[in-house]
Amino acid sequence: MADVRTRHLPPPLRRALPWLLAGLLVATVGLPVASALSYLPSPAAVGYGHPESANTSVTVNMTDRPAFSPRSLSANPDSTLSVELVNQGNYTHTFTLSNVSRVVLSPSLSPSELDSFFEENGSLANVSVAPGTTAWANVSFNASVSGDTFEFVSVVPYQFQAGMWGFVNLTATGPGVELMENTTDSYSFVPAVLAANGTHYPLVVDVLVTNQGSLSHTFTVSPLSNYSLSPANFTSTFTTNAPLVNQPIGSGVGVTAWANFSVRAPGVYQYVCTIPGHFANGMTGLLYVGIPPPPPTIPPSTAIVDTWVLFGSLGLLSVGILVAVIAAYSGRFPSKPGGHEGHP
Ligand SMILES: [Cu+2]
Repeated sequence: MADVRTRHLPPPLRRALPWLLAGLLVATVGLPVASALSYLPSPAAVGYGHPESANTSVTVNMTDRPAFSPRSLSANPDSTLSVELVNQGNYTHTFTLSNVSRVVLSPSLSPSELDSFFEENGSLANVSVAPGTTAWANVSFNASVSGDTFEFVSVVPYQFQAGMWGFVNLTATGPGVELMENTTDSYSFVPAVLAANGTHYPLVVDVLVTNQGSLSHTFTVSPLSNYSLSPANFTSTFTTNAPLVNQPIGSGVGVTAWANFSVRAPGVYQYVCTIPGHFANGMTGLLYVGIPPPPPTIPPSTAIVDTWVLFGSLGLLSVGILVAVIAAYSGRFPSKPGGHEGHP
């Protein structure tokens, strides 16, 4: 019998068996966890994405949706922001930049209440652009606005209320949230859940996106909170509701780009890659702003090493069970009353 043989093991080895067993069981649990952890993106250096004190020039399209596109602008303190305003629509639009930092204008303001706000607080720019024409808004910021965020709207009645708003963020040392994201050739964002905690809105979010593969992608964040995009509807949704940010990610391993944007209110904001076919293949994620995300799950992987880890774990588990049986019969654990052969 096997138990007789085991009982002949030297006592030190017999005493070691439960410990060996415990070690093996820990290994079976620990190996897959350690393996999964190795798939988490390694932290990249942050903080080098914000150029200092350089003048900025950007083109903003005005449409009859009505919308600004893009709606997140970055500028540097102690510099001039030049905005080329292109009215692509058949209605007049204005680019009216609030003079009050870090204040979100409520969409429930009536047109006359919005006018009153600007009469009381002034504006950094107020440019009216006729249909089909182009105009410039040049705004000089001094050094003291570092980290500030100013909202711009169209004050033509009901255009702001219908979604015609955006933000200028003075980047250098903003009170924002810095996050890291990766794109892969298997059409995924890693991680696919981002969390930005903020207590004050607009919340400035700067995402450093690193390409882990050779395909080009975009990091495009929906302006609609708690709204599910689908591969079939996202293009039309973004036409009507300009994304918070639509940042191209160049091709090539290690290529990085910053996606800098401002969020008006807490919520869950979906982000996708807009390259045709990528979202349909699963390239999407969720940004939780001011709301705790669900508990993290270990990212699934199709890498070949997972198979080895699986079979290795099964093997170790088998050994562990075998050792447990041997340990039980060896007398290390309480033995069944009676039924034992070999006792005198
Ligand atoms: Cu993509």
